[in-house]
Amino acid sequence: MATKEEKGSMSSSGDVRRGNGGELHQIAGADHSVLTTNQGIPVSDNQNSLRANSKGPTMLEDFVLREKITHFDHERIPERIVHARGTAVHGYFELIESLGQYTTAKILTEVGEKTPVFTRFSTVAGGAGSVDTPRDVRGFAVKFYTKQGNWDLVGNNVPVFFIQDAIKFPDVVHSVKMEPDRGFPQSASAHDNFWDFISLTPESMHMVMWIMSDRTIPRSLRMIEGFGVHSFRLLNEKGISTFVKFHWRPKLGLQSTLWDEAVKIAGTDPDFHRRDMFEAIEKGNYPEWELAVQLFTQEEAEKFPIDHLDATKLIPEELVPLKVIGRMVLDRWPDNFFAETEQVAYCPANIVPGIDFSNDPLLQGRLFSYLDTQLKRLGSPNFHQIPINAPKCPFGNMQRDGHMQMMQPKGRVNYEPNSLSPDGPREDPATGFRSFGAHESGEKGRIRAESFADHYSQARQFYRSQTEYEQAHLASALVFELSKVEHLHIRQAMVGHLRHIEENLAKRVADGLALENMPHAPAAAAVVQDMEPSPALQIIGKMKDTLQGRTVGILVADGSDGAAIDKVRKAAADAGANVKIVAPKVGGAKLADGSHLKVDGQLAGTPSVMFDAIAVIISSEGARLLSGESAAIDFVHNAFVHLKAIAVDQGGQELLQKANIAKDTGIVESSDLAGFIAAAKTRQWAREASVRMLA
Ligand code: HDD
Repeated sequence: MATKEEKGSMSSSGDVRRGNGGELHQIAGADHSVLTTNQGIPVSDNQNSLRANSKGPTMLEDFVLREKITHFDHERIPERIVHARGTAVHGYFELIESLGQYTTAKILTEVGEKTPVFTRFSTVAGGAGSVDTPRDVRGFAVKFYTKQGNWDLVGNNVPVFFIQDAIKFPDVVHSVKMEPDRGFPQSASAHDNFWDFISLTPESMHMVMWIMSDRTIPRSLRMIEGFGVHSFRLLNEKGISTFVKFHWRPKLGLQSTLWDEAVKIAGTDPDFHRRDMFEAIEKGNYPEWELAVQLFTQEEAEKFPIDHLDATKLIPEELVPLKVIGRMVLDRWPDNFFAETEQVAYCPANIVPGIDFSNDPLLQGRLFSYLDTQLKRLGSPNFHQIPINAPKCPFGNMQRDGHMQMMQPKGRVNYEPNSLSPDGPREDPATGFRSFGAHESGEKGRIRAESFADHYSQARQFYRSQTEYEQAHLASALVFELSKVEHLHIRQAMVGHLRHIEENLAKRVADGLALENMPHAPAAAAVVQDMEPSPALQIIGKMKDTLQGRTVGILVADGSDGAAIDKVRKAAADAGANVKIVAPKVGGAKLADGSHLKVDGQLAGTPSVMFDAIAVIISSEGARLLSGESAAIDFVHNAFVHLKAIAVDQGGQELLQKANIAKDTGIVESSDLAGFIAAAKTRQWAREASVRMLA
């Protein structure tokens, strides 16, 4: 069995790794002084290939060239079929409260223990090179390298899913990805195929409410929740089972963009979320989440108004409160994107003793799919040996050989039981993984439980739980998406479903689509219930009044007042914001007192969508100059229509007038520092009705 030292992990310089057999492998790293081929042969010339003469053909014998080009040609592996675009960070999980009463899993019982994690956030539909801010669910996958092996909690930032049974997964994914004949749209659900499938899949309606809410256009990956979605089981020493749902709650609170903002960010900075995370980690602003659980017994579950084994349903926090048991801090950016973020292989079937699966049919299908996809993507059953996937605890068994085998086990014994290797690995009934001894009976068949039949009640509950602003965004998102659908009958079918959810929502969307008649609602398989609204389902209710983790942009120009800039900068920084100065030229600005101000960005490349609040501190001369620059007009106009706080000096005020921006709450004099900071901590929701015709 490999010890921790023997197994080892790659050093940050990436140069040496100790294999399972104890031998050393050299791994090419940048810190070798001599450039070599992969065979270790020193290279004399990396600029010119071997040629017959100065103008002659290239020689086939040039192994340096051939090896280099061949390796390059093979550098890519298949991207993930879903969740291809992702950003991952190392960190740790620390248990705060023991669940020892419910489970034997050490990670959930050893208070104060810090377990290393690798967490990958992703969009679902787009390819690996797609933008960060489409309207899409965000994946939230955590690999815990526990003392008892790897535990993967592979969740999303939405607590429910589109479908109830894994057999429909290929269809829902095919429908949302680019249409197969034309190859577009990339990373967008706003097209016929998706809404055709959805309109024929009533079980998706609850998820539709979530994906049309602002949850799917987050401001930052540091400001999203995460959900394990399914019920899992915890098993204690006596084998008694308690159901559990896992929730991640961001310390920075929830925050989303507005749709118009997300669209503009996509053009300005396709890597907006990845860069935001990178910069936060670089600055030492480590994002943190609470891990909370909902615990309930089989008997309690039987009294719920929904079936907790149905992944299109959630258990409202008001019904089963959340219990915070730990925290996750992400504090180290990977050394190498491909080696870690691309090659990490999450799998819901990676589970540790003391945790077990439930009978959720979506989860059951997932237990097969992930290992299968990893074999295709990483190309070998030995992908668990890739350092990012390898457990950090001792591990060993009699599995051998295969493509890219990196371990060199010693000795003649490769089977178990055996008498020839008494020190070799053995099963351990006392500590090994055990499944819950569930009693199963009944008739085999392709059956959907009757308790899965209610597709609209929780969709209604979600819509009714939102603030009026969020309801308007949700209705407008539906209008936007369905307006991209060419087939009228699909638009009509969707509005028909909305009638079961909330007649008023259906009316708003029908008006927004200018439908001539209100479509009929399809037959519903179960009576739609009026469930108590749950404020925990809002985003606005979960926003934090804070500038922590947010960014303030200050627009300056030649002639700006340096003292005024400093005051705003200091006030914003003191409130926890990251402050960036923007000027027409990246080389800086010449201030009124003749001094030179260094800046962080050029105006044309750093629009206000990059910021949560802005200040415009320019002299009247600067205002005159900038009023002829559309990037400056857009800077203030977009900040205004994106409901952001704006601080202005006299010149800034003049620029607002050129942009036709009237006085409004949230627009304050730059000398009113307290007023600006208070306004900057939130969005000016009341402004929205004056800038946008929402459905
Ligand atoms: Fe999945 C990737 C989350 C249902 C099959 N899934 C994947 C990732 C996340 C999720 C976060 C990316 C992991 C990473 O960062 O590498 N998936 C979910 C959630 C689901 C869900 C929360 C429902 C509750 N998935 C689901 C079903 C199936 C799959 C029902 C198939 C039956 N998912 C996959 C996959 C992927 C994947 C094809 C693609 C890449 C990978 O696994 O590693 O196997």
